[in-house]
Amino acid sequence: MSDPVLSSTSDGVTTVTINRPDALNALDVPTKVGLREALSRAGGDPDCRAVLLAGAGERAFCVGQDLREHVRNLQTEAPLKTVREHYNPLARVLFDLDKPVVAAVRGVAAGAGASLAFLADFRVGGPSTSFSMAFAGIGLAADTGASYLLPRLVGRARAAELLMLNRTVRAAEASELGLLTELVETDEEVAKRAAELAARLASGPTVAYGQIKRQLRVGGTFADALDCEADAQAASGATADHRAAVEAFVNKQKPSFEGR
Ligand code: T3D
Repeated sequence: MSDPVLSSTSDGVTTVTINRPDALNALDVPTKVGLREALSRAGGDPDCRAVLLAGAGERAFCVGQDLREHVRNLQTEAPLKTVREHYNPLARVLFDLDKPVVAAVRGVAAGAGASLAFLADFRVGGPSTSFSMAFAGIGLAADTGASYLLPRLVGRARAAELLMLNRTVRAAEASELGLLTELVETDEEVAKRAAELAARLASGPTVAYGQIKRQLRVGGTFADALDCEADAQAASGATADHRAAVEAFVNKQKPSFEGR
């Protein structure tokens, strides 16, 4: 049996691929565990400066919970504990990752698969890309961070519509709504463009990116944001990247970032 999650790092980019193309990259336990472990490793790996998250094959990024596995759980488990055991820890790892994450969303992203895409900082899609919140379609509420992320991406009213009516959002609308950061012309270009973006981020100011992600995670008051900005700027301002980039600017040169 092949590994349900593939992970490799090259030139600063860790590519994590959900590798169950025959099951439309549905999430069973080994896949959920493999994903969480691969993303945790990427978070702690100094050679990783950006993460590229993808689904294997051409049909799906990820269709969420493997419903064949779920049917078996329903026969044995009451109440369901998958969210606490698997989806929450997985969402937490992605949400807290201080490195930029690019999702290559080729084909359908449904349920927790859509949530995983929303947890990325950038989503690149093509003509076959679609998002289906799916949860209510099988009588469930949202999970894997979707109740938090979707209203922030599209507004509360649209989030309510997509979650409750489970309407499929196709590529052009996903781009208009901001569910896709970038829509490319052909499906073949999705992986290439997402890899280019991840490579660009991997050669950027890694510490500053981490601080920007922390800033964007901060909830609370204006004062909380200002406080966070002061800490973030102290940390970014102390980096060799910052010093070198400012020097490069005044010398009319292009900056090059080492990630420290
Ligand atoms: O406690 C807990 O575990 C709760 C956790 C919940 C997390 C979640 O993610 S809940 C949401 C789970 N996902 C879904 O409900 C999605 C169900 N699938 C669909 O709605 C549709 O299949 C799609 C919109 C994703 C794609 O539609 P379409 O028309 O392109 O394809 P299809 O014909 O419906 O599906 C193709 C095959 O994939 C089909 O199998 P077959 O007939 O070719 O053997 C279908 O059964 C299978 N498939 C699709 N989604 C799943 C799946 N198999 C297992 N799990 C799936 N999620």
